[in-house]
Amino acid sequence: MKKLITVAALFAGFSLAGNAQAITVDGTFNLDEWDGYYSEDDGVGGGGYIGPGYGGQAFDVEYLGLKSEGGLVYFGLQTGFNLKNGVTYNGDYFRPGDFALDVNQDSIYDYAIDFSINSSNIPTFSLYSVSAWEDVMYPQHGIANPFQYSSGDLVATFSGAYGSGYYSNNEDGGKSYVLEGSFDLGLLALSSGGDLALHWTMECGNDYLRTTAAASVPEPSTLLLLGSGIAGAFFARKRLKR
Ligand SMILES: [Ca+2]
Ligand SMILES: [Ca+2]
Ligand SMILES: [Ca+2]
Repeated sequence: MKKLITVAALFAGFSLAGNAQAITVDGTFNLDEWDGYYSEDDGVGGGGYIGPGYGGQAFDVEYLGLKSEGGLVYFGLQTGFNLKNGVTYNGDYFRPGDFALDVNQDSIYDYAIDFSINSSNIPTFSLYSVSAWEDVMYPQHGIANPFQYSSGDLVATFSGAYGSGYYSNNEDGGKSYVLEGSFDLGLLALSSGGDLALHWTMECGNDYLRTTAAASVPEPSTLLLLGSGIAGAFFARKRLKR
């Protein structure tokens, strides 16, 4: 029992010294959990301008998060765009786009995360290695490219969390939709390590976000430190017994 308490105390100390808050894949984009790991473009301007296009809250891309930790990649999105059903505007129907991921800093997105959300509000994500992308509908919104993958190979499928509602972090009010997910960093062919970049937009490209994060594989020095800490706890227990 004594040993259990010692090791638990050691781990508690470790998490305090490390990163502040863990990301919970729960369909809520909490700004504290994503602190330091998201881009923000929340807010609707005059005439519904969201840049580069118009459409107001229904097209506002608010927060995009990306974090690599403990051998996992976490991603999250909050937007006014209806991620489950798409959006019909002036008789035209627009679909949500895929997440686009660049893993080798060459400004070419290498992976797509496609998704669908079922009637029980469970999203299924499909990670593709991409050979070609499709642009957004309006050429004048080309800065928001790409929209979705057009050809590629399936790498993995996994589930995550979806949420919708009226969130306090939405600067201009209105309804927002959230997707969160995580997958194994090892699924990505990290040819040169370093930064990952994530991008998201919808079919028209009226608003978009991009964010970057360092790819973090657990370092040998951290494991060594953890190992010696446990050894230290063991020896401390031995001394107590004597
Ligand atoms: Ca969350
Ligand atoms: Ca907003
Ligand atoms: Ca690339």
